[in-house]
Amino acid sequence: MRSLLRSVVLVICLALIGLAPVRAEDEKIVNVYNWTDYIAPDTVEKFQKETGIKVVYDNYDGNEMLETKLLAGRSGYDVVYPSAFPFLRNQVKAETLQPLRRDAMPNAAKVDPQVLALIAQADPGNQHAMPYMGVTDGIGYNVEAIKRRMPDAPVDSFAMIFDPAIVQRFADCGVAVIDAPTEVIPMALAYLKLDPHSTAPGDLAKAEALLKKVRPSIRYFHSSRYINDLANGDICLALGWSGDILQAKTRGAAAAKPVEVAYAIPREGTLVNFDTMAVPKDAPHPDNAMRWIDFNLRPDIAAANSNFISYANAVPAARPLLTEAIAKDPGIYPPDDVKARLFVVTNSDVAVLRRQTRAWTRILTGQ
Ligand code: N2P
Repeated sequence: MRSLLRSVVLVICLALIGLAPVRAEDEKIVNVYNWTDYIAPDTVEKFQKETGIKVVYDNYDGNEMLETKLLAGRSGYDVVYPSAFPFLRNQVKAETLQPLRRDAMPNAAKVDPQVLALIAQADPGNQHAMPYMGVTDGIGYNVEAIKRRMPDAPVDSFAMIFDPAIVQRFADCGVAVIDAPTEVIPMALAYLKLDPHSTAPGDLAKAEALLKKVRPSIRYFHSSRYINDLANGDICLALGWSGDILQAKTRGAAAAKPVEVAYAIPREGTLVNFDTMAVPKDAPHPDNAMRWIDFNLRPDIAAANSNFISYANAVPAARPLLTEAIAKDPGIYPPDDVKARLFVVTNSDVAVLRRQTRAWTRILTGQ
């Protein structure tokens, strides 16, 4: 009888232990919120196998979406990927991110100091973010469809998108533009030979007028659909992100009916940005977040990611591990003369950004 009682008590105790709530920070989980099409397909699995930490992975395709969640708080995410300019800078100012613990991140020492110096303009002292991938904005096009409509098309110029008489020639085969006002507006300014950093309302009005002129030739504004659409031949021209267009090139070449897609960095010079990895202030599993970031900075993982997504990582020791096609692609690692024409938009004045967003809504809705 006594031993029966003891067993019953034991069973109850075990059940209670099982029911005891696990503290969030002890859970073997990391909630990752990253851009669409922005990681090698086996990175999550490799991390889970090595660490025993389960990755809950979620996607977005615009900084604005991430920003809204961070400002609201309690997003539940442990790792997020804001672009350095202007979003990381504004998140650091708004104090939505927590300092990274360098002792938990041995691979941080392997990050390119030049990239760190650039990002420090957004995050002084590199306290809150590590660089993930470098991005240029440029022209993606279906080689054959463009040639057929305009044999001498200036494929490496912003004129493809911003000259109403030119873009109109491709309206029938489909033109897409990323839904990213903080990037497209500075590019329109650059095309108009105005300062892409300009905060003058008069300059913004000129960019808005230009975008409204080309608007009728643009089939849609969206920041991830264009990869498959370019690869399938459903659109023939896009203003988009380097690696996304190069992924379209890879997918197009592998299609049953191959489609030749190419990427050009505009000769006028274009926007360059760095997407970063950061941890929200209220992340439920900050230790696991630091491990995830460190893992993605490890040269073999950074190389595997770049090899798949066609973006340039910031880890020099990953360079020898890149496939030759990626390492030698001038769209991913531009030569110095092209690099000299790239610009970072460092303006992050909230009032200016708000004016841009309003102009963008008017452009998209055609008002
Ligand atoms: C990934 C797009 C990332 C580049 N699809 C824009 N930040």
